[in-house]
Amino acid sequence: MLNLKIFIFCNLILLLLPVLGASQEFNTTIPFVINTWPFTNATAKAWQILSVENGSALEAVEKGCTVCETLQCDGSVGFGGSPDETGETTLDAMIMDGTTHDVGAVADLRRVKSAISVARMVMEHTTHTLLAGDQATEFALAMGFEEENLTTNVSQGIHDNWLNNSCQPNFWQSVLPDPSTSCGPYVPTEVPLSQRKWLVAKEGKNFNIHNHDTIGMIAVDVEGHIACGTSTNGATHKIAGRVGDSPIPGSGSYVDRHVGGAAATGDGDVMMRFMPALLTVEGMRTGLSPRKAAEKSLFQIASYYPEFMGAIVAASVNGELGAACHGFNEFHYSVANPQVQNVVVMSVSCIA
Ligand code: SD4
Repeated sequence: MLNLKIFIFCNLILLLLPVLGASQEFNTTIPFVINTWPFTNATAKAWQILSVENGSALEAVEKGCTVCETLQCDGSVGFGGSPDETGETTLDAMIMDGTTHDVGAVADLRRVKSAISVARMVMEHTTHTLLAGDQATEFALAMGFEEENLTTNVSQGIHDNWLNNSCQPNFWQSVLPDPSTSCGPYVPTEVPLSQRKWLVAKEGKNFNIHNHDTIGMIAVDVEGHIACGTSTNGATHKIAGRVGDSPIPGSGSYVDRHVGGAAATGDGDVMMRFMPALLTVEGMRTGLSPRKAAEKSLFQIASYYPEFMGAIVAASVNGELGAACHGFNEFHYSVANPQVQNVVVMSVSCIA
């Protein structure tokens, strides 16, 4: 009877943690799934595969992230979001199998909606790791995917507004005409450092709380296999051809079967310079908790870019979960595991 009471009490605490706002990190058992942001439909799909279908971690990550691609989570994943300077939506995605340490990824994928599934095809049907641009599209079509226009009325409207607003904001610097007031085309110019007033854009001024919602997911299945993946349409008004951190192994996400995994979201132009997912997993290898390891990675980035915005979710192979963020107030992420038997949204206060 006492055991039953303790069991009920523990489950109650776990369910209340997000409500109490005290949910900085906690331990669970396998299987589990954790992903960035309150993309709970994606978490639920992955959890169904892990817990009901006894499916693999890889399958859970692919199908979970696919839900976000289909639902256009927050407009930042899938078709019809983050139009580039030409108005086109392009996609970045990766998937990593912790059992084999194999990776498949696509960058700047055009006219194909199912980015993470194409990434899985790269992993399983080639010996490459990353395909990019129109050739990634050709590969996808050869693998049986459909070619579709990724532009929607919404993304067209975002692009039209941007053109009407003198192409603000944008990602240019040290060019003429002044990119902080004018559209291109631009030519390079030598601007003395003291006069580079638009240099701040490099530090993430184009990213904000509404503009960086990549899905990054880590899953461990009943067999203990770990996998991770990401999917995003990148940065709004990016220069055509821009690839973010999400498809880069070690940056967008990373797993090591002996340690755990991590996945990142935020200002990918800055974050990919530090490989934060790899840093976080290596931090866990030294004995840090997932949250502490993620914080350490973010502190390292912040020492160079104090205003950058980003967040990391992390998990050990044994089910210790955590997250950390920088550059905004609070980061929400989603979890499903045997303790809560459902999807819960957790939150963590940012370190700065
Ligand atoms: C990127 N990290 O491409 C991504 C941005 C993001 O929703 O999180 N977008 O830089």
